[in-house]
Amino acid sequence: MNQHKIIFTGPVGAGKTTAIDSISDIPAIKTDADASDMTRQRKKATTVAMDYGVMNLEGGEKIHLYGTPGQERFDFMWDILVTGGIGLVLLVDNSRAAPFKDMAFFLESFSDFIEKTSVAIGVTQMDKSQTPTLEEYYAQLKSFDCPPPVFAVDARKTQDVSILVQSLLFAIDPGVSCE
Ligand SMILES: Nc1nc2c(ncn2[C@@H]2O[C@H](COP(=O)(O)OP(=O)(O)OP(=O)(O)O)[C@@H](O)[C@H]2O)c(=O)[nH]1
Ligand SMILES: [Mg+2]
Repeated sequence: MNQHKIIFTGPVGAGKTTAIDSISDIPAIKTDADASDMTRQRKKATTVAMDYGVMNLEGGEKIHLYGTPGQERFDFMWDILVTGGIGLVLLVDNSRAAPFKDMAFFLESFSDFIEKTSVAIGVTQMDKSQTPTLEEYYAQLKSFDCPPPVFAVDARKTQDVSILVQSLLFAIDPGVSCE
């Protein structure tokens, strides 16, 4: 099979929609709506259903990219979106109040899926907030049998997001080649 699906998740404003936009080879499909609540203080629009994009790999393989809403009130979409997926990209916003708590919450919420597949973690907004450091993230994750890869990622930068996705694909199947 040369069609695969990966899912981007993480808290509001971590950059899921932006990341999919950055690496998709087609114009990304978004379901952003005006943020009417607390989210509005951070940004104007928030995902209410999903994001969708596609990455074309060498040899005709396609990676379908699905982004979840970050807001917990749309968490009914999370299970729907992971169905059939081969791995998870978790974006954590380093400028939020408690990034480790955010990370733990999403790792727990998606634990069934992660157990069956793989996860790679991208820490965004490190230009805005330099702490916690990547070393502190590694320390948080060392209880994992096989700790997930963690990278500093600016979701606006294609190369950053692409490296993160490649690390996920490599964790899933060292034989998968990327562009
Ligand atoms: N300064 C800075 N801005 C970033 C970085 N990564 C992403 N952004 C910005 O942060 C914002 C992220 O917004 P979205 O992509 O809508 O976030 P989201 O995760 O889809 O949020 P929800 O859909 O509300 O859950 C955008 O304005 C991005 O341009 C980063 O590393 N540094
Ligand atoms: Mg979004």
